[in-house]
Amino acid sequence: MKRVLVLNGPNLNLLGTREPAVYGSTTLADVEQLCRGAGQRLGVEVDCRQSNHEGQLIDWIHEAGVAHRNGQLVGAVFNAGAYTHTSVALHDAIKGAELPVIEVHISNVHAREPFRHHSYLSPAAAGIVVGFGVEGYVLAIEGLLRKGRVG
Ligand code: CA2
Repeated sequence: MKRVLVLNGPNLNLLGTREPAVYGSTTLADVEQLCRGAGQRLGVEVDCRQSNHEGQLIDWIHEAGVAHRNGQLVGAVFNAGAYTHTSVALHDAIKGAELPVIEVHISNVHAREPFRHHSYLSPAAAGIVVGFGVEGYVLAIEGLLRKGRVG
């Protein structure tokens, strides 16, 4: 069975515990369950990982690039948290790995502070899902699979 990687970056382990007005009350464990459920419905295995460390995220993207080249992994759904707005290194990792990535943000970053309006990841992403709450992860998995089918 093909695999989809769901990657979450810094502070997303705090989901559901603080700032419910912005991010809702769903925990990261709930989000991962939601993603695995979507995977079951769509016929793919979903591998969920979270790290607060940029280098760890980069290593996982490189690893995912190899699995994608080998035909084992469709691609990744990636909420890079605040690294979205700072990390040239994550941009380069996605480009370098030639990995199809759907960038996800729970909140509508464009309706928030100006520093959240720019993403280093968007130019390297195959698609972007913004502002749909945690359901955005499911939309991103569906979008990734559709892109995989139609090229
Ligand atoms: O809206 C999103 O998904 C973000 O990627 C979330 C990031 C933020 O820096 C981006 O601008 C937009 C923050 C993730 C931290 O999540 C928390 C959740 C609960 C409590 C504190 C932080």
